[in-house]
Amino acid sequence: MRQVRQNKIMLIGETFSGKSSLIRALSEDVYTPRRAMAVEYFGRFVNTPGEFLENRRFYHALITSAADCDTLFFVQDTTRISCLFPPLFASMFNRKIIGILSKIDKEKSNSTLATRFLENAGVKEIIATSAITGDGLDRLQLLISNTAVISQQ
Ligand SMILES: Nc1nc2c(ncn2[C@@H]2O[C@H](COP(=O)(O)OP(=O)(O)OP(=O)(O)O)[C@@H](O)[C@H]2O)c(=O)[nH]1
Ligand SMILES: [Mg+2]
Repeated sequence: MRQVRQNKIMLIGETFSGKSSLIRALSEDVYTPRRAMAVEYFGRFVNTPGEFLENRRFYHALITSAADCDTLFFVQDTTRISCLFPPLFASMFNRKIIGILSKIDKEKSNSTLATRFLENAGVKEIIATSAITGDGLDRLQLLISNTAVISQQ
């Protein structure tokens, strides 16, 4: 039997990087984020707490949660001058990874630096976004709809 299901996406990024705002901006349903120290499921999205990236003893939790996802978003806040993604972090996951530059509408946004951070983490495909102005969201929406999973059983 041929099965088509919606492509599942997991978001990873430090606290306050804009993960929940991105889910809200990409969703038709109303998403009310909670500040919980747990993985959160909303439709096709799997949101992870910032703490999971900030503390390497939670890496195993990220790897486990990624197992049933198709695509991972690495969210990097472009107003930050530091990065919590370790070098080649992307290679820990055998998944399609999309780097998300968040908050590009902000005055202090530095997309060049944030791109370098994500490239350093091993990310190849990077999209600049703003959850406020909607910049980049159409491209992102297209990219995730193009990767719908078709499995043959
Ligand atoms: N200007 C601007 N602000 C943004 C954007 N995205 C998120 N923010 C703001 O940044 C703050 C953090 O955004 P969240 O979406 O809650 O970030 P998060 O990654 O879910 O944070 P945690 O759940 O705490 O890990 C909020 O005050 C948002 O309003 C953006 O694209 N532009
Ligand atoms: Mg959140």
